[in-house]
Amino acid sequence: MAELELEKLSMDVAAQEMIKKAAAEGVETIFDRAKAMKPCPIGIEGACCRICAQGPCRVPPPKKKEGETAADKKQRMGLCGATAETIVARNFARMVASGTASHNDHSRGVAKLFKEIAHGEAPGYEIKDVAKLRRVARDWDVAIAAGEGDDAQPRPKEAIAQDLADKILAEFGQQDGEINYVRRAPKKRQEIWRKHGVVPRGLDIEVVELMHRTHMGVDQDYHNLIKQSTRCALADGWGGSMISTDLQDIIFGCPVPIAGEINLGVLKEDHVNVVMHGHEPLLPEMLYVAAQEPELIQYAQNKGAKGIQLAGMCCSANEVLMRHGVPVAGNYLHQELAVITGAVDALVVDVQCEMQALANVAKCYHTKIITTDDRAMMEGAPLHIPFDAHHALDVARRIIREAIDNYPNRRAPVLIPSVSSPTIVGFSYETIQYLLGGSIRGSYYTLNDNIIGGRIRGVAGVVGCNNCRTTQDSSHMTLIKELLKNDVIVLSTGCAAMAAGKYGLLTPEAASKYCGPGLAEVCETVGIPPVLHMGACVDNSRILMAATACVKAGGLGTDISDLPAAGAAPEWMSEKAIAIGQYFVASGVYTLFGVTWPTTGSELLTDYLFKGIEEEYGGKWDFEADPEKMAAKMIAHIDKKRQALGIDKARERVLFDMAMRRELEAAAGEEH
Ligand code: NFS
Ligand code: SF4
Repeated sequence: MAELELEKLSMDVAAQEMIKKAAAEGVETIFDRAKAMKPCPIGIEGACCRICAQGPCRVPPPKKKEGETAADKKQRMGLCGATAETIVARNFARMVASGTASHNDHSRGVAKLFKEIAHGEAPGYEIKDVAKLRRVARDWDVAIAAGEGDDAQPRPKEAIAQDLADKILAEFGQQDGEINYVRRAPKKRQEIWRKHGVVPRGLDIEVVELMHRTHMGVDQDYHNLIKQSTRCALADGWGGSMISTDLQDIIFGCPVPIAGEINLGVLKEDHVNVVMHGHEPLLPEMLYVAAQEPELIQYAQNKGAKGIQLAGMCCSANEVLMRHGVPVAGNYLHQELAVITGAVDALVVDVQCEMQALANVAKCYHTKIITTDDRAMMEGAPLHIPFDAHHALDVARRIIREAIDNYPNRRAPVLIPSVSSPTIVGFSYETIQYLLGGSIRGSYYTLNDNIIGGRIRGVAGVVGCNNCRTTQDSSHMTLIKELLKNDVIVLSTGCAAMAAGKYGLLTPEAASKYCGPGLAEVCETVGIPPVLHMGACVDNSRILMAATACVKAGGLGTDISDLPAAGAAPEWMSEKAIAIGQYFVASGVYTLFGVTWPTTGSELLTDYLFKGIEEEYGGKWDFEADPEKMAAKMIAHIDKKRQALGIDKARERVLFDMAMRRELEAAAGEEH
């Protein structure tokens, strides 16, 4: 394969090397399939309805823009009369429903485990972060002390956890009222949600209702469909995802800065390599424990390996990276490529973002795919070892043993690209508060101060996936570098954060290399990378909390929509990304997606999502495939917000001061 063509597929040299290896060995990957199969031109616009057996009905865009006749309009209608608006809105809504369901089902699993831990029924797990347990308990009105006044005694952590688990689990089936974490949002935001009737009642009900309303012949008003999509998405961001983050922190520890390493080079030829791929950290946490047990290491050595190397893939990777520094093999488009190294002895998968093609690729090598979740089986995967909270460590040990047993089966040639980058990760909402807020004020005050003063121009969230329809990581990198150059600090999660890590942006040293003078100064003073890795995709809830903290710290308006901030997912592909985008928009954030946009089949609906919705929620969607233009749009939005806050002049002053200082320094340099 020509170099030029390889560079179009991925900007990552490790990926390029593996794509070449796959081609030489006759192994097909997603990169080949993307070439052979183009997306359906009607489906890509969201304009294909297949929700009943009279269809599928396709409503391609009008042939002529002006002067559409009644006959033309009729053509743009499904058999039942569903308009392009309804069809496209239904498809969009179903993406939100599926994305929310994924996050909320993840959080259900964590909540159930949490309850078992609280009752002492999940040996091996414990409540690691008691301080966070108490903070979260307070937010759920769970007593953290027993008795009154001077007689008050702190309640044991198990008792607090038992009550907290019950309250949280009840929220999944709650039928009316409001979900609890809505109260965490700025007051003004809560009022907006209440005014528009989109405060979620419970976690499951909003998904179910949205699925009902998108059934044939139910909701036929695109605005009303998007309204329920909003309510559903809010049950993700301020519901399930936020619960996942909180409970995972309580059980496994709230992340603090920790060093890690990322890219395929973290695999070791002479070790048993176990890759943990998926999203839920429950089992990976136990694999991390098991892989350190002397008996298992000895067992690996008996089979001729030097040791056991654990590595993560996708969001499972982010979870164990930020809590234990477990190295990361790669982001979404790396999953097949890891197998192609020939060095992965077991690929352990749970749920979400796992390509079915893995089973085929694995057959070409010796890699054993082990499924671990009854909800996510894989045809052709040789082994299913289900996670079991009551015997989690035993399950983990069994999996590691399977990997070790498979080590002698490796077939030549093994080739691990010697490519990896160091990272500093673990910037939870609390850690940022500690680092940037200062311990005295205990808030985001210093961050705000730097924004108001103009050293930091604004805040950007860059999140989301890889997508084989665009060069892997390339949009992430172009966008992030543009933002940094313009003094915009970047908060990142998911595959975007891993992309940033691969090219050295998750190191403090990146500040002087990529940032404008103002942002560089702040990062260097505090000693942080200019891109803050905040975790997995469920941890986008940490970004909501950080934004809320900025509002509460003062000086930047009274609502999230006042902040000089914007969000983007330049390489999105999953339905979860749409759910996330919708809750960011509904939280007041200008949110841009790249690659393709799924509602272009209806101009009216797209117009509403890109413009009209802003009048209701203060945030809006936008689409921009070119990452440089995307950065320009985000910066323009940030500047608009700075102007509205009356802090645009401060930035001009700072830049002026900096230019003067540089000139003085240069002059002083000449003198000496
Ligand atoms: Ni988020 Fe994580 Fe990656 Fe996209 Fe998939 S792994 S949950 S969905 S592809 S960022
Ligand atoms: Fe066609 Fe209407 Fe059935 Fe959709 S619901 S497939 S538009 S007939």
